Amino acid sequence: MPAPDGSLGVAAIGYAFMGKAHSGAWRNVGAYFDVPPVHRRLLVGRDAEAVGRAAARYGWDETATDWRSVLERDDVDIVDILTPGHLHAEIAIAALEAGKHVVVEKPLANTLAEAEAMAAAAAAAEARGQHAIVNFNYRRVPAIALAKELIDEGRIGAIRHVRASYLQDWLADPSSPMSWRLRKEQAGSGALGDLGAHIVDLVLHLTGDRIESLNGGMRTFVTRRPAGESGDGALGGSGGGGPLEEVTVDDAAWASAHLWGGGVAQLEVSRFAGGRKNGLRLELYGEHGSIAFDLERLNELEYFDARGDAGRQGFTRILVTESGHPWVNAWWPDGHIIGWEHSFTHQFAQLLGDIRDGRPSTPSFAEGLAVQRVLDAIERSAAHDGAATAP
Ligand code: SOE
Repeated sequence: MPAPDGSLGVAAIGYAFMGKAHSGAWRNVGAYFDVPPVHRRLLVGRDAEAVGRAAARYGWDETATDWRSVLERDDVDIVDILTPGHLHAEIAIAALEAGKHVVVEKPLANTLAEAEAMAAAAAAAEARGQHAIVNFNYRRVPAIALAKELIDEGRIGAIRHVRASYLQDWLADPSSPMSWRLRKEQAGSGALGDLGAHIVDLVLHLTGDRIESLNGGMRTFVTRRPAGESGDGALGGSGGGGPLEEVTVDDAAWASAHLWGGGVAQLEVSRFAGGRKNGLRLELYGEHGSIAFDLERLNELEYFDARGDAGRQGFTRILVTESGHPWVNAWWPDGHIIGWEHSFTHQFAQLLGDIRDGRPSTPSFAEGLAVQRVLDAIERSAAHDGAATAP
């Protein structure tokens, strides 16, 4: 339970790449946002030495090697789950049942059945006043939040086309080593769950619509890779050197979808898109205008007003760094840009404010489940491959 001063204790389970990102956000959120203070109580990982090093570096009070120990601690209010997906459901449900607020990294779970169980546990916990969110952090990029405001204000009208892609290239080298991200039993899926979860969430969130049906596909380009995990915080690398191991997830996935509101969406994700390091792009075309976003230029939003004077129209590049823009006034004076890691801080600021004020939190587990249903549909569609041949 929160201390008399309203401060909250956090335990994070997982300390690698996402542990680093979340640690920074938990550290900064109270310094930049007007939210209850946060104590970084415990960092949890199975390797005592490695988790000890991470805790010292990122500023956590203590460490533990068994996640169950955090459930008994009265000074832990929020459990932040950063493990590979196969552990999400077990830990999240146990933490909710122990009365904790829960943050879980995306995708919500590895399977639809796990996601359904988690959403049910979250609904019961929310009725008891707890909060549970899935960290679709890109909703908290100011430019994306501004896109949502413009769409909700009707600036682009009914949406006809959505194009969403998330392209990376860290697996393009066939000698790049195996990792948990390439094992279905740990990760659930490959680019589909890791990257597709983000863009599916953004399409549902921005349009406020749902997907009625889709045709999807998945492809694994390199089916065996050398053993030898990449280092802390790294994704790919080259020359794993060890014996070859089977890759059991997709390297790329895609779908063409019909939205209930009448629009259509194209979705594409890949870890083989040479030169695209973290290329999440969104384009939304509506009856009155269009919006475009590129994560590699995340302080900018492009907006086209189709109702402007003919001959004077064109995409306007909005630099989303003014104090009136979402979350921006907490940081720097107008025009001073922010980065990828700020989206995590914004998400936690949102959550802490919700806990203090008793407001429901988003992205909820129910929203995570909606994303999982789409990922599951893409997998099912890919498995029965309804493609027509083009001889
Ligand atoms: C790796 O593909 C990854 O770190 C994802 O797991 C994150 O969710 C994304 O934000 C950046 O890329």
